[in-house]
Amino acid sequence: MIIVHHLNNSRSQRVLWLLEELDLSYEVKRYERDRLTMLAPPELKAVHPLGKSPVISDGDKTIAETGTIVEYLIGTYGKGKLIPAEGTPERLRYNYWMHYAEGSAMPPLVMKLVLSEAPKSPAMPWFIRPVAKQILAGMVKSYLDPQIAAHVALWEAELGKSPYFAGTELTGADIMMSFPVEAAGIRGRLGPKLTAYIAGIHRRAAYKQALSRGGPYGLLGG
Ligand SMILES: N[C@@H](CCC(=O)N[C@@H](CS)C(=O)NCC(=O)O)C(=O)O
Repeated sequence: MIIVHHLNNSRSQRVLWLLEELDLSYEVKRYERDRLTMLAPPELKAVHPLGKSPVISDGDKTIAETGTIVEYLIGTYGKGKLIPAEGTPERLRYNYWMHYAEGSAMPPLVMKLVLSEAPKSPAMPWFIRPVAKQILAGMVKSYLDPQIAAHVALWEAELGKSPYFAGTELTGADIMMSFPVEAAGIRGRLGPKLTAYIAGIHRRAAYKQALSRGGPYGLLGG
């Protein structure tokens, strides 16, 4: 039995969605973020030393890192589903977006979230809070916002070439990219192609079923 170590409002929602697309049975073990720090609870460190989600267990295997999990599940149980054929141009696009999602798209989005939330932290002394807020907002505006805008423009252009990131069919690359697209969407406006793309994903039966298994998820946008 596959067990998903699932943290609320997190990247592990993608793993539940993939499992539903592949029609696999699995168990969800839920973990709740600390309300103040938003960090995962220490119990997750017993599953994997970094204590981050997602992690899955499958028999005697423990697998962390979303991209590895997606590749493992598609490779082991996919029977050719959700992955373009080897040697095709679509397969190269698949590999690119599979790695790009966590390697390039997520870092500026996470950095923006951290810098925007830092002034609200109780760890920040009240007397430097107004100054810190101004400095951090300046960093977001001058560095991160233009970086994020360039990434979002790249996604919009890619979806001008084909309905999905790796061609005409949904693949694991879309499952990986759904999280940065959702994260960018709640903090800014997406272009028409991305808006239609993510709405289409949210309408899928497997996506809805994954939401009902994972519990409340705050990245759906308005
Ligand atoms: N690149 C990793 C990132 C893992 C990660 O940072 N997960 C977040 C959830 S979105 C987490 O566990 N945060 C809680 C914490 O750091 O304590 C992956 O895709 O699996």
